[in-house]
Amino acid sequence: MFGFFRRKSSLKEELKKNPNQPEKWLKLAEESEKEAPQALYNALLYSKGELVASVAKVLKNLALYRNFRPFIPKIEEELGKDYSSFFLGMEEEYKGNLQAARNLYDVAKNSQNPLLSFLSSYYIGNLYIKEGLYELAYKVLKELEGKVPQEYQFDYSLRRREVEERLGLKGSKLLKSFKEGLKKTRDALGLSEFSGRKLDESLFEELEERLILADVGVNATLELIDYLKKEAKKRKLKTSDELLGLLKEKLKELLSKCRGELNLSFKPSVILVLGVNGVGKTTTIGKLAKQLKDSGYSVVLAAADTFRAAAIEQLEVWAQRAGVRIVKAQEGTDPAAVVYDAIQSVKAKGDDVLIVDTAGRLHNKERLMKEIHKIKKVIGREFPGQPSEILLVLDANTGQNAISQAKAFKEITDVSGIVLTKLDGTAKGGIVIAICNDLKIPIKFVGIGEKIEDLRAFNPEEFVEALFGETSSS
Ligand SMILES: Nc1nc2c(ncn2[C@@H]2O[C@H](COP(=O)(O)OP(=O)(O)OP(=O)(O)O)[C@@H](O)[C@H]2O)c(=O)[nH]1
Ligand SMILES: [Mg+2]
Repeated sequence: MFGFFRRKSSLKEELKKNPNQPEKWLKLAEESEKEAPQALYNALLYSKGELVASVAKVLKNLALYRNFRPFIPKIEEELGKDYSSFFLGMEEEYKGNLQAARNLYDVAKNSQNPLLSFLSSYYIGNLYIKEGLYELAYKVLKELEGKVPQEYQFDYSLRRREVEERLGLKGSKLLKSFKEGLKKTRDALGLSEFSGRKLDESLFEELEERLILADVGVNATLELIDYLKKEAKKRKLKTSDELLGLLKEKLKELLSKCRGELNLSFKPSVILVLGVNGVGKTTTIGKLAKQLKDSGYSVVLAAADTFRAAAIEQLEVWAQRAGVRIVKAQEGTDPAAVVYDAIQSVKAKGDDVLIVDTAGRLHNKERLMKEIHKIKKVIGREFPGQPSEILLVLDANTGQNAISQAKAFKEITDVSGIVLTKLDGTAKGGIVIAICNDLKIPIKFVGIGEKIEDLRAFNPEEFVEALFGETSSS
């Protein structure tokens, strides 16, 4: 804890002495929300615009935007209109002004910087997806084929597949819709029942009850209700439907902060997967391996859950299904040794991604902590700065318990992202909101079934729309 603060302040000191270190400015922005706007601006400037993609990634929430805005004219002055248009476009997008965003990205698209030009087109494609204009999205994505930087390839192919499926193009079968998966949670929340009512105290009380029932959690629920009451008064709202509209807007804003892409910027990238027993680690790894493979990555799995022979066999079955390589050892082998072997194998063959399955016996925290640290040490020694991702898998069915699990793991190690599984079978899907609000860790994927294709990148828009279902505000 204290180490963290020391590091942060010394980083700032160091940058004061020698500001020409764009990567470090980025780091400072990631560490401190307060420093972020100025630090992002500096990262952009000192890299002469090269770090635009990373800056965009950090700058993904509206709250940060508000403070970043004053820098936009300076960006225009220093780097040109392409850059300022791009960031203005992002701001409009977050505010929901999609048409305005598109126009701005259109300007940025003409940049001499290939990355900025790619990103702008890519964001336009994503806007079309948001708006349900799949034909247009398809056209944009198709044009980008062959120009996608390695870092975006996975995200690109996920989106491309989504669009192809929506359009019913050949070779694609329709995804189980997210909305279908969230049915139980939507019913538990029952937001549609609030439609067409007068806005009074009893409505707020009922809404509060429903949110708690759907596992939104006490903290997040109270904060939401508090906000809704104040804002409803300020905006002089009269009907429940106006209030539902406000709730929807607020949830999208809140959850947009918890969106995060898988970090594949290392070559190879090592993904360490953690979580307690039975949450869906192995299944998630299988699904993820398949998606990565389909996107053109060469993937290897490391069977570092050596606690049970069955765990190794299960991962083998998933490796076969996904069509990827597995590195394993006998039951009882030191998990760190398996990881070491897997790394050697990946180095020898030049693979892109290594995903490490682990055992999740939280009942013995000491041992688990030792095991995780040992694995991390092996990875860090072979690939400095890695693992690129430490994904914590949580089971949505466990409701509030998932939060306690995450807190316990956070004490053991840093966690770069959450995978929330089994959203399909549960009425506790509101836990997404609690996780985002209480833990502030990006949710990178959600599981909506047991099949290999039932893993989706977490999309806050889609999630909120699915929660609201057919209420008249949607
Ligand atoms: N409905 C549903 N079931 C899932 C999902 N993800 C995993 N499961 C099921 O959850 C069960 C446990 O999954 P595993 O992948 O074995 O979990 P694990 O975390 O590896 O478990 P251990 O290795 O025992 O620690 C399996 O029956 C999976 O099919 C999901 O998104 N939806
Ligand atoms: Mg397992």
